[in-house]
Amino acid sequence: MQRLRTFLDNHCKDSDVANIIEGLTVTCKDISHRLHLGALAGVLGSAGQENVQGESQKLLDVISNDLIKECLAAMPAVRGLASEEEPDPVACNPEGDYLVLFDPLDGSSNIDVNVTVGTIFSVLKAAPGADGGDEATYLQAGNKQVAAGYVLYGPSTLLVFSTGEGVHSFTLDPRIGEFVLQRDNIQVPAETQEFAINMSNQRFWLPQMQNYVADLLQGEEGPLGKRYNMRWIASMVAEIHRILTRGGIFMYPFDNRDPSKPGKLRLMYEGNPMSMLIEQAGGKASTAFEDIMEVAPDAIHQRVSVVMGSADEVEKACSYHK
Ligand code: P6P
Repeated sequence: MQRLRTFLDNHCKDSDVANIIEGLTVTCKDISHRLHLGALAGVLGSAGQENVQGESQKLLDVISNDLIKECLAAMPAVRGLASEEEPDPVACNPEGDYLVLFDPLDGSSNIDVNVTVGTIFSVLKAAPGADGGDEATYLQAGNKQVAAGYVLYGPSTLLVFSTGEGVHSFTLDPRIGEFVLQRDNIQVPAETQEFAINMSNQRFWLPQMQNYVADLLQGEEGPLGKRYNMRWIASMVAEIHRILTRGGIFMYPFDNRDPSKPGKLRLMYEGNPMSMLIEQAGGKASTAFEDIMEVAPDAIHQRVSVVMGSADEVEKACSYHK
């Protein structure tokens, strides 16, 4: 069993990036422990406040965010951090070379019903002299990420990450308290018969997306010529892990309810890190009109339309939007 540190020493050229990933996992072990205690630890339920997104915060959203902030602020390599739960970026160490962006607990609306959630992270290089507390420092396209990953708090606690040379997964072994290598160089099957979308938003989608999903639902008799199955966990990190494991297509598309928001998911700490993982594993990640990692960000909490997963199926979905 190859432990995480051994793998990082052998595969991650930059020791600062390796230390950031390993440091994050120490905190995520703590979050995993608190999640798995659940009500016994008195950490379920609402925090009684909203985040910058206007979403009601769960107690564990706040606890996880504070734990990760504390962990990153103590790392000499971290110039600054940005979180879904923080209105503005937080400057850390002026001598640090890296920026870490994260969603501390993606899918947290599922916590109270005991469904899988996860921590998502993205690592960018800080420009020389750039202020770790200045939003502009973080506004880099997803193709500039030097690392991305997530920790999945499910029946097992898993770490999945990429530093640009493939995607690798590790399982937390509670007997030794270490993440051990499960799979390296994960590949997403190019074809799939499984799609994930929140069908209740169908009336708000663009006609192109309505047409594609209607064809999926026609199965063998329809133009796509095969039967599709649907999944929706309402936890992006769990959906993407399923897709990395067995293929599929995940969509949270443009929604006309609020034209200022091209989708529900956030570009910088959901769309971009998951796109890096999917594309490093041979899949595709698009807004339906352009590669997600080509999008030039203009705000740290901006949203993005997401169509990602098995390359052939994503190509098909995008072909409806030509
Ligand atoms: P809906 C979780 O809140 C999240 O940001 C993603 O993890 C998930 O895919 C999506 O929102 C679920 O959205 O509309 O099903 O509540």
